[in-house]
Amino acid sequence: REVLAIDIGGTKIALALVANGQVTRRLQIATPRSGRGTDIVEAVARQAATLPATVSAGVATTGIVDQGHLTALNPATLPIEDRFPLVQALEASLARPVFAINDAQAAAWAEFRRGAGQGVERMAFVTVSTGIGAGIVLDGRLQSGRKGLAGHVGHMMGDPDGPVCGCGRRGCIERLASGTAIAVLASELLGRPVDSPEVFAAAEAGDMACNRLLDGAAAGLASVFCDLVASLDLERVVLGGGVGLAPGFLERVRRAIGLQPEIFHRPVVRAAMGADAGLIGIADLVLTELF
Ligand code: BMX
Ligand code: ZN
Repeated sequence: REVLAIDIGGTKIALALVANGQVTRRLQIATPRSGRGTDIVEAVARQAATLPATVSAGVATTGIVDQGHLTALNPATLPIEDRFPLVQALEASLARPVFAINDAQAAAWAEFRRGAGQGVERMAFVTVSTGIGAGIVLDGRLQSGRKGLAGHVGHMMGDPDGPVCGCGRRGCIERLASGTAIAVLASELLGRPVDSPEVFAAAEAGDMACNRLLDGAAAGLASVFCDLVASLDLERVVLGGGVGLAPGFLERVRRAIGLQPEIFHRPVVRAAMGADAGLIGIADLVLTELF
């Protein structure tokens, strides 16, 4: 059965037709960053109208999804009203049932069912990209939580003396190790604007400051992974996202975990589902949640 899958990120929105874990058609637009949810819904509906109709639709979105309402935990990642009624608004404009869940939770489900999370029952998928998001599967069940907050590990402690995060807490790992954070920290360090791919390139070319910065980010992330293992006794952590999969980053994280006591060590593996993990995960979830 074909599903319209929609992935709303801070910079881009992808729409796709997905059947049996395969993307058949795919469109991408820039995310309207006006702060109004209705602008996002209108942009999605315009694109959806160019695709063949499906019976149902699923949305994987950055932010907290609580009973169909979307709230940004970090408004810097996606500016939007608190508790925007995303599902209700999309059902009205797409004229079909819609199921919505957090983007990293959806991608975690795809990795668990079809990707690098296969073969274990307790795992976390962590994406390090614009922000840091995660989805947690325990005993084969995706955890979205009572209010949609489960898996928001980007807002666990990375450095108690670190900068204040968009969520209001100090020292969140998202403010230390996300692509956005790496760019901001490196720009401060170098005194000129740089993006995260430049930081990786400079580190590879031997720049000591960039190497220290990336090792600091990886060490913070390793500490969060050990916290997750300590609290949930995970069997595996799957690392994804543009920064997570950038050359050498996984190795930096593994080295940092190696410095922690062995009881907290679990395999950390590369994500296998690629950039469409959220789309594929939400399409699978729609079929079990709506039917
Ligand atoms: C933020 C938070 C999470 C999201 C994560 C990764 C917002 C808007 N988003 O921590 O819900 O899963 O970023 O998001 O508060 P991405 O946009 O980098 O994929
Ligand atoms: Zn935070």
